[in-house]
Amino acid sequence: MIIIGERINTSRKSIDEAVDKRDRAFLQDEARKQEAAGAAFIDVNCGSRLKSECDDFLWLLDLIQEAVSMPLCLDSPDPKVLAAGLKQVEQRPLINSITLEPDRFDEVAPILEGDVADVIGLCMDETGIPNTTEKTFENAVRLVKKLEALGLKRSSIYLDPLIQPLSTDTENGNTALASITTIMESLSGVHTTCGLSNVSYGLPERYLINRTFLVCAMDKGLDSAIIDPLDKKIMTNLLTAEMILGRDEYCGNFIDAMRDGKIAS
Ligand code: THG
Repeated sequence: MIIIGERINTSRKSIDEAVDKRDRAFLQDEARKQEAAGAAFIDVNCGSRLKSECDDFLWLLDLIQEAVSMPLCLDSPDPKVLAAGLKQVEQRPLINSITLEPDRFDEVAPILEGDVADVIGLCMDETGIPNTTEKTFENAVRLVKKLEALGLKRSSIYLDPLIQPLSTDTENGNTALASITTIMESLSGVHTTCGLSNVSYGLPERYLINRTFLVCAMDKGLDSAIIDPLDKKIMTNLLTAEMILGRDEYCGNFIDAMRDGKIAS
């Protein structure tokens, strides 16, 4: 699994406070811990800081790059922030995100020219987030066509099916799982990724629901996820599912994790 570490997000109180206080040591430690826990990318999101987002974002990118030597996932609703971030990163980043909404696509597209970054495509258009697998897949196909036309390889594209809460429609889990199945079967070479917190919105025991959904999605071919790699329980489910699904040669990762005390039984 390609783990995108989600902890550096100012929607989390501790991160927002650390950014306020300009607490470099705390934030660098957050980056180092996620690297050590196996993240492939570190997501950086300070979209909640409406007035200072761009300054805070660039400040964060610098201090994180000083702490770790791994690529970053530039996560902002603002294409200008994504463009400024891309100029500042030392390694090829993952741009989070582009959509089929005409304004957003056209503003983010120039940033991607020349195969300079990987990108997360949210499977939504100007009519919003789809509530059927058919519409999600139609959006996925359109996104891949348009991104390939910009010169991106399939392996640079991460499609996010945008899971909706089970509390508003109990079919939302099946819909997202079927979207992942269809995308991974029909658009060979692309990745799928997903944030997990939406699935459990409005329900008790959210973390249990999130990590169980993750296992279901991995069975359908999900090969990346935006998660907290320091959450021992979700990492346990992830490593165990990878082994069961034949994605852990000689069960080596599972056994190593067990030895390192990373498995919560
Ligand atoms: N898809 C894509 N990008 C995304 C998301 C997605 N980026 C943002 C988000 N969703 C994923 N990132 C986070 C980061 C932190 C938390 C959840 C998602 C988080 N949430 C706690 C909660 O909801 O209870 C807050 C607890 C706290 O304050 O610490 O930690 O779906 N492409």
